[in-house]
Amino acid sequence: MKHKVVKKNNTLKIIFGLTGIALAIILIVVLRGVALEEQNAAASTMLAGGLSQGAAVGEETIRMAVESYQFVPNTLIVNAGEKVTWIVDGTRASGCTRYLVSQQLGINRKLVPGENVIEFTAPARGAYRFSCGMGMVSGTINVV
Ligand SMILES: [Cu+2]
Repeated sequence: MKHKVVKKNNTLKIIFGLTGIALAIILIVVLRGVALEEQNAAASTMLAGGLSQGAAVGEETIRMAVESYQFVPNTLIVNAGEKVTWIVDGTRASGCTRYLVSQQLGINRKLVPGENVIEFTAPARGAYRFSCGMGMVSGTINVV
């Protein structure tokens, strides 16, 4: 009888011991996962800051083309306060789409065939409209 009890206690000790080791391993795996996610998040943040585009932090380049009476894309996104280089392909512009106007952004440009480089500083958050010379064809720059 006494011998059996001792044996049972040993079995319990082994079970608890194994459970403890398993929990420790799970804890280590979870903590390492969290650390890796934090590293990835930090790396992503750096890339989002414009380093992936080869531009300095605080600067960004957006591109758009004028295609048969529409802007492609006609919605662009920039970050508030950043220096924006807006490259517009005016090759297929015709009629009033040869003019790109945004009163809100202080832009009024006659487009030439090829690349037109328009620079401005993104203002406060909001939606800023731009259009052709007559206002029929339009698009939006969303400042976030
Ligand atoms: Cu127009």
